[in-house]
Amino acid sequence: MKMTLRWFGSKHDSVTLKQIRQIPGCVGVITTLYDTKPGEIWSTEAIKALKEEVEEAGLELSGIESVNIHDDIKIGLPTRDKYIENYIQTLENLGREGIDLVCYNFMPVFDWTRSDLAKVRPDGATVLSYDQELIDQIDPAKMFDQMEFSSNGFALPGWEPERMVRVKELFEMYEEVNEEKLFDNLVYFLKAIMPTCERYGIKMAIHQDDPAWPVFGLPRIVNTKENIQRLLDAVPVMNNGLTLCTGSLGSNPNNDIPDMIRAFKGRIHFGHVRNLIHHAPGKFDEASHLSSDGSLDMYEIMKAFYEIGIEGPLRPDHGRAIWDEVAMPGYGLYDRALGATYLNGLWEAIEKSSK
Ligand code: DNO
Repeated sequence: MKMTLRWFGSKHDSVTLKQIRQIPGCVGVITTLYDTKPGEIWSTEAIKALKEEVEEAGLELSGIESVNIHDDIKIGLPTRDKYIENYIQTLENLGREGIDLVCYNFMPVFDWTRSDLAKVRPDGATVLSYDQELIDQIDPAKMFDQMEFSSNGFALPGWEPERMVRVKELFEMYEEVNEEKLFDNLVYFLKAIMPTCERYGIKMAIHQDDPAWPVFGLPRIVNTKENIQRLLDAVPVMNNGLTLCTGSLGSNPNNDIPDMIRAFKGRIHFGHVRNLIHHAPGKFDEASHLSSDGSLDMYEIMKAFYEIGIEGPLRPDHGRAIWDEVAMPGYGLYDRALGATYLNGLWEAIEKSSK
């Protein structure tokens, strides 16, 4: 296991590489080229520059989150082959620079969704929260304004403005895409890119749907043990793997996360680890990483990761906003650093008691 932190690049992040390096046990960052759009080819020069910047700070570039997928691929339009070619070219350029982990998602239109980015908890910390009843009252076309309103002026990952001006058009484009079609389009994409991934040893790690059910009537297909297994079986090579996200899966209390981690042994290439508090079906708040602060048993989760012998990176996921830090919601330094330290502590205890 490698402890890492997500970093949004020197231009976009309030957190610096120097700060990340000072988190005990944190060896690398997970990042991306934030100024590229889905479908664009990443240049070798830009990849090299990013890698050098990270390495000069004494950290490793442990993986990319994300190389986003163009909507034409998800929808299955005739133009998808051109965008798949571009994706393959990007993978080759990454592979040649020794980058072997790519996180991505296959959620239509919206990436992760929340109804509140700064819900105040009793101790004054603020957290991201989700309430299906509130989401049902929101016009999807206004969702971007809602998210931007409370994002402290930061562009949120997956909520890039240029994408959001097309929301209405995108909804129309997805009209004919049901779950089966979306699944077929994902498998088509994976089969096309796998030879390149195998050649360069690149592990594709799909992120689960967040929350783990369809939102705004859009299909979602990566959110249960069964549908994830089906995806792994449809393209049965190691390089078709997962970013196991405990917070996304954990939004549905029926998902037994330690059981899923064990079941997907060998196919989990990256882990996002965080906790949340369930209030009712479809209603949850994010929490600090500590088991006692939320509904997930983080000890059991880390134990399962330990037992499957995970080799890739783990990262603390969304943190609370604490100690008056002004940062991108979910991605401040302080609470994620606490999270990393706590997860490292669990890991050390599990490791020592297993010998
Ligand atoms: C949210 C993140 C997601 C994730 C993508 C992966 O905080 O976990 O935006 O990066 O779904 O492609």
